[in-house]
Amino acid sequence: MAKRILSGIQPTSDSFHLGNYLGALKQWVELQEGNDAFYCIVDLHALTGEIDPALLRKRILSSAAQLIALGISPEKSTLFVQSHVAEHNQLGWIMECIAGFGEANRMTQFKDKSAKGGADSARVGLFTYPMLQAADILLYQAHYVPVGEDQRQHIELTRDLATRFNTRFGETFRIPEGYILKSGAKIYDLQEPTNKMSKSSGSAAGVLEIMDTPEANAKKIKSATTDAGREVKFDEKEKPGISNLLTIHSALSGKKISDLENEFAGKGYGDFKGAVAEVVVDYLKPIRTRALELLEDESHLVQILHAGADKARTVASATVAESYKNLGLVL
Ligand code: ATP
Ligand code: LTN
Repeated sequence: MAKRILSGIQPTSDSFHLGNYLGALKQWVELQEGNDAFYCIVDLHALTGEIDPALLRKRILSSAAQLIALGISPEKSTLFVQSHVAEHNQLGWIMECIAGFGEANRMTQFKDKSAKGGADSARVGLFTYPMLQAADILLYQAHYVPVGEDQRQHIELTRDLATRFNTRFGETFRIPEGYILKSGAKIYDLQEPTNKMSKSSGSAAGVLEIMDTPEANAKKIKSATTDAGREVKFDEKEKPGISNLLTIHSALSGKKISDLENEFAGKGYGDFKGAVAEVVVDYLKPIRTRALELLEDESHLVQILHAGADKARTVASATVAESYKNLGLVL
């Protein structure tokens, strides 16, 4: 039987970056084949950061265009926007009433993000974010949740909440499993290669964006931080910058890292960076072009998203009804 897949991504930047793509979105595309995939642009989660209405609207549409351009097919999978399906809020509240304050307080993403602006100024929504994420997943009775390594803790919490609910109130939710790429999944900032490539905390020159011009991306790769040595060798401790570029090249070209080390033996960093830039540009260029085309016809794009939301709602509303009934709410 086809497995149900669910994942989500926040529309919090003008462009997805290569970390998003290699850590998560590339798997989304692969998992469409032979599975019943639901992919959600989690705009409500994006409200936990700074809110700029005009920008948010633009970014939701741009996210949809990029997802389609990089290979998410609205025919093969269900592509939708979280706020179009009110059931996310409904089950989100239930999850908040199941979760303990202590376990929520152990979420490292919350600790990291709230520490940045000072814990007192963090929004309540940032704290309850993982419970809304649990709802996103459980609504669709997902078997697998493809995400990057940094989301492991949220998936564990989701499993704990679902198990607790089922034990206490009767079988309601499927217990989902994370689907986490083991190698090559984590991409680092080009300027600070010990930090992950990140749209919110990355350095502008260290993040490779899908919607950037090919020239801008090539320039960023050519000025990436490397160590003082000359050898193109994978060594994350001693050579985080070069190792990161090897990971990127290998993931996009399909060549093995050991083969790349041989290919660039004795060639120095300049040649290697030139080759990485070429691979990245060739890969991203057609994706950017297609996304820009899709953004030219906004009403068509919104129509695709509404159709996705209609499909999603059918599944989500059945789960909410079941959970309400099991909780003793009068339907
Ligand atoms: P933020 O900086 O706002 O936390 P982000 O850039 O980390 O955002 P998210 O929207 O949190 O991006 O993540 C989208 C998906 O991409 C997630 O599944 C996440 O695990 C994955 N991801 C994000 N950054 C990386 C990275 N550098 N390497 C691998 N995967 C990543
Ligand atoms: N928290 C995730 C985004 C996210 C998500 C989800 C991922 C929200 N809801 C449901 C998978 C399933 C992140 O920051 N990457």
